[in-house]
Amino acid sequence: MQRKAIVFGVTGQDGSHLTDLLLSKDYKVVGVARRCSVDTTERIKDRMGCPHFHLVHGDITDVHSVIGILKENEDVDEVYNLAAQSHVGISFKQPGLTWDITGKGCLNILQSIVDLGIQCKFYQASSSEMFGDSYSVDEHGNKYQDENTKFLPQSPYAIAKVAAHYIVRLFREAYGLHASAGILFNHEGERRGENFVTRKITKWIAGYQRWLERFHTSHNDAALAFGDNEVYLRGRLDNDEGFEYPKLRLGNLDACRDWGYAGDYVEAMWAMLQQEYPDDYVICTGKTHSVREFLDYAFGYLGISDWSNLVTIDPEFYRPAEVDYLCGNASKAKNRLGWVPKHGLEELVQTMLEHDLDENLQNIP
Ligand code: NAP
Ligand code: G4F
Repeated sequence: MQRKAIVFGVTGQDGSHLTDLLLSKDYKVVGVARRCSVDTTERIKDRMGCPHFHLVHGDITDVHSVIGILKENEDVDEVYNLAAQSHVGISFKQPGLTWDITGKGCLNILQSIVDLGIQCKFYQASSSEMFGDSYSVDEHGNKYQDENTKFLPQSPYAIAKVAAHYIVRLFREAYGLHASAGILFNHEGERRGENFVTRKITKWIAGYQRWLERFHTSHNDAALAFGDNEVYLRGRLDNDEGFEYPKLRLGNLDACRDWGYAGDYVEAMWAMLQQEYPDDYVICTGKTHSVREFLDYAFGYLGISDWSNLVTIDPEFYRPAEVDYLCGNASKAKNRLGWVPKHGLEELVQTMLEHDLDENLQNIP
């Protein structure tokens, strides 16, 4: 019989990849999107006409809305909660909203499932941000995080995720719910939101390359000059339009992240719900790199080895508290789910850059 899944957060990066995966496995997918004054379905536009995909409006901060969706779909087999205010920096500016969506939203879904007596499996999108400043150390002195590492959250976002994580654990134990949490480390790709650091970098590089091509020049051309905030072509007047390109403005370049490819990570979400028993799993690549190293890879792809005159540090992008080092150990997922990541960082950077360069070409008027 055809299985049915509800995906909260369907318009996001992971929601769109998960929808692709579930449809490829012949599921019926009910995607939940909140009402917005502009169209937010760009990432799922190719799925909109699909007979097995049904988009409904809903908001996880509104328990009535959640109950309505669940009641309409009482025969649901799997519920995935990917909905969140997912930007760590923004959570410092909007902590209350972040709590309501990222923390309490999870409770709204779980309590509704229990109250309605729905027999389904549940997935919660937990995060490596929950570890914050905490890590374990292996026998060689290497720092890592796994399912046994304690949580020391460093942002309103991470605190909301820890609360949701413990709600999942409680509902599993108290009500016998098949509720699992994937503690996912950073995962990126061509559908990543444009204000996360990886995509911000690849989008900027694609724009810069397009700007160079427009003036038939290259990065090493002597005609280029570098101001504090912009790159410009020598010999042009200040008010000449288009002869300046704003530099890439970033915050902390020393933070280390374990970056994987989003398409690989949604396979782990699905695998967790195919297990006989619910559990928590760390999902990651096991390799960590600094933002600085990501810049090396990304600019290196275009043959630019020294990017120092293209990037400017802007305190605006520093956070009141930072997570300095994330490097996961996904042994449990490998052993129990048979899950391993298929893409490394170099491949990830290439995929993102190729996509963004191509998109820029297509947008030439
Ligand atoms: P994302 O692109 O920011 O997507 C978040 C989704 O949540 C969007 O569809 C958004 O809708 C929706 N949403 C926000 N508030 C909502 C509300 N009140 N009611 C219903 N839907 C709401 O995030 P992502 O990268 O796909 O991540 C998916 C989940 O995994 C999130 O929970 C995130 O916190 C978590 N996570 C992500 C990573 C990562 O590296 N990507 C790592 C660990 C955990 P709009 O389109 O309308 O904004
Ligand atoms: O790309 P980021 O914003 O991702 P962050 O904070 O690690 O959070 C992402 O991964 C989490 C999993 O660990 C998810 F739970 C969360 O939802 C989200 O998907 O920032 C990465 C690093 C940070 O240390 C940040 O301070 O990059 C640093 N950074 C430096 N300049 C910047 C910038 N981050 C952003 N967004 N923008 C900058 O200009």
